[in-house]
Amino acid sequence: MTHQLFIDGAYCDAASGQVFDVVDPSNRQVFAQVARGGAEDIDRAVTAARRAFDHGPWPRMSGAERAAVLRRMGDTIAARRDELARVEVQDNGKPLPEALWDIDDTAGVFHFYADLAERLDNAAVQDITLSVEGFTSKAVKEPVGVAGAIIPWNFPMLMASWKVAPALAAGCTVVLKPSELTPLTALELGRIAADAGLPAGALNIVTGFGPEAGQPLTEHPGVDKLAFTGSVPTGSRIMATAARDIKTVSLELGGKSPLVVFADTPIDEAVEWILFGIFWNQGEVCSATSRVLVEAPIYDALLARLTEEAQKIRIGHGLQDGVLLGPLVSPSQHEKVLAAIKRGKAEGRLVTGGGVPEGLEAGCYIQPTIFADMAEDSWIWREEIFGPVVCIKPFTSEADAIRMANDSRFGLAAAVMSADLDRAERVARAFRAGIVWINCSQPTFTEAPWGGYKQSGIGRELGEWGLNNYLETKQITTWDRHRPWGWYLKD
Ligand code: TXE
Repeated sequence: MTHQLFIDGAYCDAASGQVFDVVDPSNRQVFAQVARGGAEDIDRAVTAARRAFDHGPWPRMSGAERAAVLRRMGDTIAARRDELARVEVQDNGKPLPEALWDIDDTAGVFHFYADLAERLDNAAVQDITLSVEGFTSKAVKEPVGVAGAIIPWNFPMLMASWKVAPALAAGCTVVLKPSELTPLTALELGRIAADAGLPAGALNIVTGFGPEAGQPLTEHPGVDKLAFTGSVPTGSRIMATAARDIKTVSLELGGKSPLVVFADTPIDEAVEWILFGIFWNQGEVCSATSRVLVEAPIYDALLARLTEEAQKIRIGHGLQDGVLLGPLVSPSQHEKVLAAIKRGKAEGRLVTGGGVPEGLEAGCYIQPTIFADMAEDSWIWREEIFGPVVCIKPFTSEADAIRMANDSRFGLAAAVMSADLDRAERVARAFRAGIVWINCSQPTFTEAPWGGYKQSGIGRELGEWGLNNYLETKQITTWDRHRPWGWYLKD
């Protein structure tokens, strides 16, 4: 099946007429083809988005009117959850229950931003108290303009919603560039939006590769704001390109997030959240807790139990019952993670896993993998692997745990487990990271801010922070003409 681009309210071929293959990672077989968008398609999409913003109804509608469209989009996504989740399984590899979770969250994100769009009708204007008499002033929030959104492959439809829903809620128009590895569910958003009554040009979707479609989007002078989730090198390139035109950017990049377990934590509880923190979604999660620090008295017992449970994880096709670990997203990600494991074997002790499970060689599968005894300056301890690979280390004091946790160029997420909530809170405050979990790891809520410190990014998505990404603030100040002024004209 061949899927087209979505530009100015209609599906169309790429200007070049070219397509590219979409591969099912469970068997490495091509199962769909998608239009290979390039600079010309990006230009058409940005032109449509620009026209829709400058002259179209979308930014001029009330928040309540925009909310009605967003709500209908959320309703359609919810109604099509099973079908969309199955596409996600084939495209990305993730187990069906996780794909269903993604689609439910996607619908929830559209509903949440529908509510915020409605509230914007009253919240968009804020009176300002001035210290000088004779003037009144107010701050008005307005949509930033045309937003270019570039997203990764680990949560294909959900990542689209994190950018598209708040941008549309704010009154922006959007050009979305999905990942070339998982373009299918994001492309469906075009049909869903058109059916919900979104005006033509308000959402455009151009599939294609980073250098061919992503780069022209970041360079296009018609784009006012760029929102990106992906790797640090690509984020850095996007930021440098955006600097040329002083475009606003928000970036959500990688991580090597620590999970600190104090000895007063029940071992089963810790094991449950460590497993979830690193093996959920095949470890292809920007906030995955891939570095685990365990207080020395329980280190050996915890590692033994963790190893036993990791070995029990059912690996297989995402549609099989009981599977908790599907294939990685693509042959290239599979190779990348296997290469990282090879490097890890030279730097630390491979406790379990590290290979391709027997009988599953046709797909991009990797066993749940645990490394121990690596040095603090080792590559495997410091770099993002983005696969089912966790590194574990003991610590002897709270100060030491905090020091090791923060000793990273990343600062996306961190977690702490302890029965002593005062201590947990103290450690949570000491982490240099944008997302901190206490006594759990990974649960993500549409209402709460999401984003990183340090090289993990700039800005926050989700919640009201996500909406603010797509709003400009304008000051409107009025002089009371009955008051004296006369700086130049004295009489
Ligand atoms: O990422 P890229 P890739 C990490 C993870 C993974 C590695 C590489 O470690 O192994 O990055 O993955 C588009 N201008 N993360 O290669 O390149 C690209 O088409 C504009 C962490 O998939 O960052 C895709 O749509 N756009 C991460 C998007 O950028 C460009 C999630 C992401 O691709 C571009 C994914 C360019 N020059 C990977 N080059 C997370 N933080 O969640 C590429 N793209």
